Amino acid sequence: MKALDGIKILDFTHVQSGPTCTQLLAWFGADVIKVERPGVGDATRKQLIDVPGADSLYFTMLNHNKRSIELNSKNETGKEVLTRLIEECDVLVENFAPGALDRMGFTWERIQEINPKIIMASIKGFGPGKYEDCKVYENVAQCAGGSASTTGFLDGPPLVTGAQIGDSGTGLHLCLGIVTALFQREKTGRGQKVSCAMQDGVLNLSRVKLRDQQRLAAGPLKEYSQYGEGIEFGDATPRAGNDSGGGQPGRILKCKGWEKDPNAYTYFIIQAAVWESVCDVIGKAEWKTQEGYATPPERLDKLNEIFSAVEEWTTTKTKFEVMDICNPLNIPVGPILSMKEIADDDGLYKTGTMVKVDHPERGEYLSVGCPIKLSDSEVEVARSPLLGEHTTEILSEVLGYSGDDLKRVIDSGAVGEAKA
Ligand code: CAO
Repeated sequence: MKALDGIKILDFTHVQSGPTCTQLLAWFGADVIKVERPGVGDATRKQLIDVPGADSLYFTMLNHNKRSIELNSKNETGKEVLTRLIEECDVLVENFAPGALDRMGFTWERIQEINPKIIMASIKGFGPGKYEDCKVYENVAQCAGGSASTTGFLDGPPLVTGAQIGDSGTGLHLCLGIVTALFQREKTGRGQKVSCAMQDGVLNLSRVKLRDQQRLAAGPLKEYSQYGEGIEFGDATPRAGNDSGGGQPGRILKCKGWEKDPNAYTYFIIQAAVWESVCDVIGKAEWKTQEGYATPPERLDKLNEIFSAVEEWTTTKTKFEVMDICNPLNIPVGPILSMKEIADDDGLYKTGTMVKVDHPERGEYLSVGCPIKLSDSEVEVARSPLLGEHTTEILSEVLGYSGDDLKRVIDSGAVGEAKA
């Protein structure tokens, strides 16, 4: 048995934010029915194509373990089928542009009328307010959520991060909202609306930068490198390069081979508790007791000098040797792993964090498995559905259409090329 066995999800999501959420629900055992526009489907199916004629990796890596039904929700028969789906499902998840569902005739009021127990979960770019009607993609959310202004180096422009905190991050938030609403429904018997704005999700993940914004009122942020460099602070949290976000100073440092390998680097944290070990390892034993170096506050204006000394040592070792030497001493370090190194890491396949999936159109591909491990609800990653692969099955098995009624729906053109 899986944690969400018996839960049916009407998956009206597309692109990345919504699909990451419903993919997690599918991995936890829910029956996820992805509703897609006939003949077109989720736009990502045909974006960033690498194998001509096959669904893209963008689509396949975000839509595992789902079923696909083609359905034109603007056609009268299509609306009838959608109404039946709303009756049958426990959760409707959507991330259309603001107002799109209302324009189809399915307002929250109407959805509740059809099924008072349903949970309706939505992702939008912004919450209620002046930007509520805007369409939003990943990087817009990273910028509007405060992340970009605090990412990058002090002398460079704001930067977006490679981690999809706006899309996948908000999908995670929404997923938590959905299971929480399902839990509440156990007690109340009622559904409810769950909303997540991408701006809010990014801001939530940038919480420590709002912490620093307020600390600025009490003086310079001493753990930021710019403090030691004598650069004045402005009135907003600055970009901090690779400084660690917490109370323990850290940096990305070069390792052996950095001249040729763009990822021959390590993250190195000079944690206070292991300062003496750090000094011994880098050959600076005198810093253990020397005035100006012995305690964490004294070191804050000397981070450039200290990390230069650490880097002199790390450039003599590979990033993995740095790890092998520092780990037994409890010095927190982390190699900068390339996607290639991750894809080749057997250990990640053993835990299910990375998976190899077979696909009828594209053959075998790699994907990220479920990052959340439940000891009593094992995840088996199954390939994403082809467009409309389950249309007839869903119409008959889930919605109970049969005989002439099934033929009527199929002949209406509302469900693509489905066959009776
Ligand atoms: N049958 C009939 N019509 C359908 C349909 C179906 N099965 N599925 C979608 N449509 C229609 C919608 O109703 C909408 O029509 P209207 O504009 O007439 O209301 C139309 O298709 C386009 O939907 P959309 O506006 O959501 O799509 P878009 O490509 O123009 O915008 C996006 C994409 C992501 C910018 C927008 O959906 C959005 O802002 N979503 C909320 C925020 C979000 O999730 N962003 C992250 C996306 S991942 O990077």
